[in-house]
Amino acid sequence: MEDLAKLEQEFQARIDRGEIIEPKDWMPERYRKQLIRMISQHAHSEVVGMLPEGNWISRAPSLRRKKVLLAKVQDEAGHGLYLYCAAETLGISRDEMIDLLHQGKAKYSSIFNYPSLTWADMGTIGWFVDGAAIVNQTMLAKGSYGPYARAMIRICKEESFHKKQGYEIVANMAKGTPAQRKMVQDAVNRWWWPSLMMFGPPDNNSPNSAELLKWKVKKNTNDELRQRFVNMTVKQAQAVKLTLPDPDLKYNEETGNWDYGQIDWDEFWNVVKGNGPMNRERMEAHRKAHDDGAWVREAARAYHAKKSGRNAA
Ligand code: FAQ
Repeated sequence: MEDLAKLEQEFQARIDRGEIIEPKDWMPERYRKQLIRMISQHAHSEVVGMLPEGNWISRAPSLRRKKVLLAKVQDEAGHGLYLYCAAETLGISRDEMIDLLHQGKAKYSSIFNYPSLTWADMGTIGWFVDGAAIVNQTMLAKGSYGPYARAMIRICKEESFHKKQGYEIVANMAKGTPAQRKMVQDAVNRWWWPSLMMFGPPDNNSPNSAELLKWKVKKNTNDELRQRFVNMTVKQAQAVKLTLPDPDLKYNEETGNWDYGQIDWDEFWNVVKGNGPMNRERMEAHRKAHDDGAWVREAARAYHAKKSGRNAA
């Protein structure tokens, strides 16, 4: 027992000195569990996050837009892969993580449970959702667990291209015909509040934050990052003359922040619990893709077994 307390103390001292923890280093069981929870949730989000945009690949308005969207959606698959690999360094397999998702025991981001109704949603998702992801992930790139932090560096570079392609769509539509302007304003109105919810519950109701901050997995709180996102996005909306759907949005001279209105946390928890507009459909699509891919996994396993048998012989 004393040994454990000593190990924990040394671990915390390493964290406090800003050292990076690597897979074979000693770590508290709770640190390992928290990271598996968070990284696997992040990986599932990247993969489920392909669905709202994948929906529009066949309906992109030009070949250029189709190529860009295709590349973006493929990038999200890649992010999922890096993140599953990062989580595997903590002693869990990808199969187990996917089982936990299918059993409803692992989560994925609430944002992907909303429908993508028009082409303007492709612009708005890039602008808001990837924009929010960048704010969150540039912080995570400085986190204490090496494999996760390193994965974040490449992911952030790609997300920044994603955000730019989204903002470009939005900016073009915003200076387009009245119908295009109306369409993009409608998308902004629908995605704004769910994007603020992506940062997680408020600090006074965030059970994991204290531990994650102590271990420098997270370096900022949910509310701090949400505020950073609001401050950044207000100016971008003004630049393309779109309005954000919040009558309480107001610049606060004292704090230098944009104060915003009340977030509907009942809606957030309802979506997190599986009752959002698209939860069922997203999980069905994920299960079907997983089942349809069973033969690939079997073939890969058979190939691996045959190859390792040959090497052993
Ligand atoms: N959705 O105690 P906290 C992307 C859960 S990637 C669903 O505050 P924590 C790229 C939380 O898990 C987007 N559940 O939790 C892309 C916990 O439940 P649990 C994903 C949520 O960990 C763009 C409970 O509520 N990014 O978008 C959400 O300290 C376009 C209490 O919460 C990441 O996953 C939510 N929004 O802070 C892809 C980043 N928020 O697990 C495709 C990594 C909270 O105890 C297209 N994760 N919950 O049962 C994080 O930074 C953190 O985990 C937070 C939550 C900030 C999400």
